[in-house]
Amino acid sequence: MAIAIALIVLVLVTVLFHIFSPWWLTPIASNWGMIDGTIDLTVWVTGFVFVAVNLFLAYAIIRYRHKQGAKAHYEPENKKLEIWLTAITTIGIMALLAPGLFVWAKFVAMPEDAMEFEVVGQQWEWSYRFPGEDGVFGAVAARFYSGANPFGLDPDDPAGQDDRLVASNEVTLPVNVPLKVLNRSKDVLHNFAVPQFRVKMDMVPGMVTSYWITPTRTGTFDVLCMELCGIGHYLMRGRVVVAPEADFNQWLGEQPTFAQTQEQTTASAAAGEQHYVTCAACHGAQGEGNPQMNSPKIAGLDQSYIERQLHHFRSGVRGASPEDTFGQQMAGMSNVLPDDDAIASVATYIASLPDVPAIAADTENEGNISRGKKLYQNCAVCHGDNGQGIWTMHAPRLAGMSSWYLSTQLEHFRSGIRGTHKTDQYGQQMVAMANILNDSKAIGDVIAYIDTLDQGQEDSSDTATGRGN
Ligand code: HEC
Ligand code: HEC
Ligand SMILES: [Cu+2]
Repeated sequence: MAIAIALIVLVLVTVLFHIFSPWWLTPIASNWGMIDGTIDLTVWVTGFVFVAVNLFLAYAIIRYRHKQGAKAHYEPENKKLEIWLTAITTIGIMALLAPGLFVWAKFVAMPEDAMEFEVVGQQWEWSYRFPGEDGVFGAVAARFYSGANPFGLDPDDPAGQDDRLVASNEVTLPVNVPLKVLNRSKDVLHNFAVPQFRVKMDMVPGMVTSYWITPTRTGTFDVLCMELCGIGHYLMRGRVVVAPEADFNQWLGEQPTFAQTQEQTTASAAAGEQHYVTCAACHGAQGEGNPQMNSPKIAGLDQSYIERQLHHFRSGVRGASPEDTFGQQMAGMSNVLPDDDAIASVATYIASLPDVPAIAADTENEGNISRGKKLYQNCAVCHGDNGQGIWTMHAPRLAGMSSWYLSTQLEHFRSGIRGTHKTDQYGQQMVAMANILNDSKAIGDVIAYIDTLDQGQEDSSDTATGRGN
């Protein structure tokens, strides 16, 4: 009897929860209302079966409960009942599956006039490509990937020269224009999904998957990765801005073409050496760093990392927090570099400096190396097993760098002094990672382990092609 009552309560609570649930589908923003239709249908069919089966069970328990002297009637076969049950189940399953097939057929049948755009997934960021004036995408291949060519476009393919490249997690799309979405992954399975669009498809390395969609309402929507893709999966976020077509066209015109991204700058190490004179006062003549000036070793860093930090210091993405005394100093100094060329030049020069050992601070680090080693396993995915840095992850070298400085940076990431600016995509990843180190002892331990890493390893294949951004 108790079980029968529990079943009835279960059915009641479930139905009430469904009706009064605060969690509903986000308001739709695409043409795929049909997907909501199939979801509704699934809820109705499975919901009906759930209620019917559980109530029948409760009824049977009550109606046929044990009575003194009553003997159960044994009836192992009942053809008529079996035919009925099989027929009803078949109809139920068909009702569940068949509409999905119709929707799927529409979903992969591209309209003639659809505008193409490509989503590129990699651990753990998104980027986007549009075919440019000629409407044709240039060829891509894994062998062309490099920091300077992150989309892997074939430099000799004329169709690719005018492709518009969006090296950012945020993309703008036109409202009420059918779009053919081409999905590409550089490493593992990912899945580009905007909940309001209702549709998604896996991105599979080595192939291009596609579907189409018409955004039906303007606004800014979150992009999520819906395929578990490693330690940073939950950080793989982006934004889609759906805008009127004119705004979209203007935005697209501002994105660089592949040819523009490949233009040689006038940046040179020789010009950088001139600029570096100012920097040497704090970072040392060889970029070896100076703990007295709180200035870290910068020799041995990847050029693209140096460039990004200098841009960030100059634009207030890094070093703007009032609590970031040292960052503020550096932000002030970054202004001596007049333009992008100067930044590129000084970064080229610093990257060309010999890898002198960092100047150690007076304070001893007494961290627990073996605990640090365990903690570092999380870091190795991005910073490399030997702390050599991995350019595709945009994660800088840690081994052989100023450990007193690295330790402050971890504190800063953890307290949000660094890496919380909304455009600081990579800093944000590091904020999440620094929170793994949830006591200040943990920071000491992981730094103690990093101190033991072999600095001679930085030329491993991961960094050899090295110019990430
Ligand atoms: C007044 C001293 C001072 C001068 C001059 C200076 N810096 Fe810095 N720099 C710092 C300090 C302090 C930091 C560390 C900031 C922090 O703790 O967040 C820093 C950090 C950096 C970083 C970040 C390193 C990393 O691992 O993220 C780079 C790159 C850098 N400086 C380059 C330069 C360049 C290039 C110049 C010359 C244009 C320069 N600095 C001049 C004090 C200085
Ligand atoms: C998801 C990839 C990822 C993981 C995992 C990760 N990092 Fe980072 N880390 C980065 C990136 C990217 C940056 C550069 C941020 C920027 O551009 O400002 C960075 C920067 C840093 C810096 C600052 C270096 C400098 O020169 O200023 C330190 C220190 C650091 N990481 C330590 C760690 C430690 C310790 C762990 C493990 C607990 C870890 N990271 C895990 C991606 C990662
Ligand atoms: Cu992913």
